[in-house]
Amino acid sequence: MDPLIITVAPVGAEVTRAQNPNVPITPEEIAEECYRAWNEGASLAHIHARDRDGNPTQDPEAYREIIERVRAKTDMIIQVSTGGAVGMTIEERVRPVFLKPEMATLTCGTVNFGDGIFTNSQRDMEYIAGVIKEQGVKPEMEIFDAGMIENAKKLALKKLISLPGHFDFVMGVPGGISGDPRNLMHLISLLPEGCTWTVAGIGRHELSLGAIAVILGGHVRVGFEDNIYYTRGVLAKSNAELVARVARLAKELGRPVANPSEARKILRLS
Ligand code: KMH
Ligand code: ZN
Repeated sequence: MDPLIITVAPVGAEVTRAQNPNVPITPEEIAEECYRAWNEGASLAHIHARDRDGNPTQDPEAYREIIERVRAKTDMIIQVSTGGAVGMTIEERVRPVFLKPEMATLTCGTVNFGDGIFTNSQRDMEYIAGVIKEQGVKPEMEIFDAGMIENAKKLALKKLISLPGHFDFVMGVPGGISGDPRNLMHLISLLPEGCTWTVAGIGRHELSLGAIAVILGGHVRVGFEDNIYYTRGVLAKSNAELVARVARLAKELGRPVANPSEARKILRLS
């Protein structure tokens, strides 16, 4: 079994300081959370940026500052979000890909997202996949529901992505596939031969699905984008705290944790 890749998602587009005062907002804070998470075993950073008012932004300059700061202190794989926030245009969402990070996300379909709709029409997906490909960036296919894997296969038939590739199962978003472990088994069963996968369980599903992924040979994403609690009713102090727990769990279960250079090999980035 490959070593475990731990992805940290230190801040998404939705989470607020009112929900957890430890959520990083400025580029400096986001980079510092990545650095602390790297010290605990995270090898991949899934990045979203915020503007000066704390609102989600896809401004490349905000991403550039975060990326430069993370690179100055770590050798983590940087993955930018092309999901951005619900309601952003596709052109806005794709902007950070032009910075040519090693990876970028590619959501493979539309999904209800709480009270909103996270829109990814066939045309949208093809546009984002095309930009990712043209910039020489590796996509991580974001899967919020089972049908999205079929959409990814269609993108591969159109040569917009290549398979086998790397998938992230985001499970437990209200409106998407639930965090039931049977759903995880089903998603895995739909993947083309040779693909790698990560699970990002939302809220209380983060730990339980992460533990299953450690055992099954998948990879794990944790962080405030997906979950702000350490245990029921207890807010996490940092992203690093959540990463450290997964690393400990992996150690107990006999699965080594990948460093960034091992992670690059597993993800076929090097
Ligand atoms: N903020 C969500 C609407 C991604 O990063 O690619 C979408 C998201 C997915 O977070
Ligand atoms: Zn994200």
